[in-house]
Amino acid sequence: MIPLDSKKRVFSGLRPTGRMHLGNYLGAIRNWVAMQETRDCVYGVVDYHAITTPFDPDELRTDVREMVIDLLAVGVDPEKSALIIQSQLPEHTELAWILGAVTPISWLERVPTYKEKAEMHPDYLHLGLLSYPVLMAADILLYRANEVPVGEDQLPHIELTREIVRRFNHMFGDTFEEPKAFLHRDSARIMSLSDPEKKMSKSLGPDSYIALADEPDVIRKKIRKAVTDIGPANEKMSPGVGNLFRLLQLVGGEDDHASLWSDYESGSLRYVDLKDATAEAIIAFLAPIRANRQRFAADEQVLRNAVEKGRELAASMAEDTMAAVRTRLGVGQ
Ligand code: AQP
Repeated sequence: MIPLDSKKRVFSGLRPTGRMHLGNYLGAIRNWVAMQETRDCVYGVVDYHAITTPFDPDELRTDVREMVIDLLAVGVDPEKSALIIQSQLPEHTELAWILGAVTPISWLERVPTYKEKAEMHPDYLHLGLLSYPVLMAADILLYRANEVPVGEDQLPHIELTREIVRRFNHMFGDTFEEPKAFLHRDSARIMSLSDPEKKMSKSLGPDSYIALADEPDVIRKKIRKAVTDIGPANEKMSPGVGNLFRLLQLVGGEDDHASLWSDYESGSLRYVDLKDATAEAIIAFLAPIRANRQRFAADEQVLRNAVEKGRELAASMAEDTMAAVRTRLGVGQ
């Protein structure tokens, strides 16, 4: 194994494909913030992942910057963690190429997100979309991370990373440890507001999500428009109503949650009341983050320093790993 110090290592990444939304935050990013107190963490704005689905270069540039602002605003602290932009560290793609040479294509074809994205963008099928999980494995293994805080939609990718590790170690000798996914105790999948059968997602468009950057009026409008019932009424709570209840609880509206839930049980719930309570609870929850965003957005130097510091720290870890991997493979000597 590549030797490690005693502290646990953490890596996780976020695709700059739009603004960070409540699903990202409640599903994964709040864990990023908590974990930096006790672990060595590397957190990445993974821009090479963003080019696997249709994108516009100018928008990508803006999205990378906005993601850095979002991450700083929610509390990722460059003094505690390495905050990186993936494309600034070429070792990510170097290791991905190597891991690609040990990963059977059949493993990649069964990954659920490949099938979903392929359905969503049938004219944009390419090798990068198929091998996306290999790049994700490289992101994690480059920093020898033991723990990966992700939302539960990402579990198949972590399982694949573990399979890749086993195969690599079998072929070239013990090199990597198998990382584990780290899930928040209530990291339920947050569903889309406009299509509650699907997860809240940047690529479903802004009406599907609440961005951390959304203004209060925008939040009120989006929640008012959220789909509640689909199809004929039946006994079971609809996914849209369940999603609003979950959001209300997760953003600190427990009291409203309890009284609206009892309305639901007695059959007297008015969806408009549930929506109004949820919107106001989200607005209050996001207020400090919005204030932080404004502060960071106005300070270019702070943004630059944060990612430069992260790049320097991550580069030395990445170079150690690559030196060991190249030796194992007999290349780059
Ligand atoms: N709806 C969600 N509920 C809970 N967790 C979620 N995550 C994403 N959506 C939800 C978690 O957020 C982290 C960062 O995700 P990402 O942006 O890298 O990619 P993603 O999972 O593909 O998120 P999106 O919004 O759906 O992006 P696009 O539209 O670009 O594909 C991950 O840990 C994820 O689990």
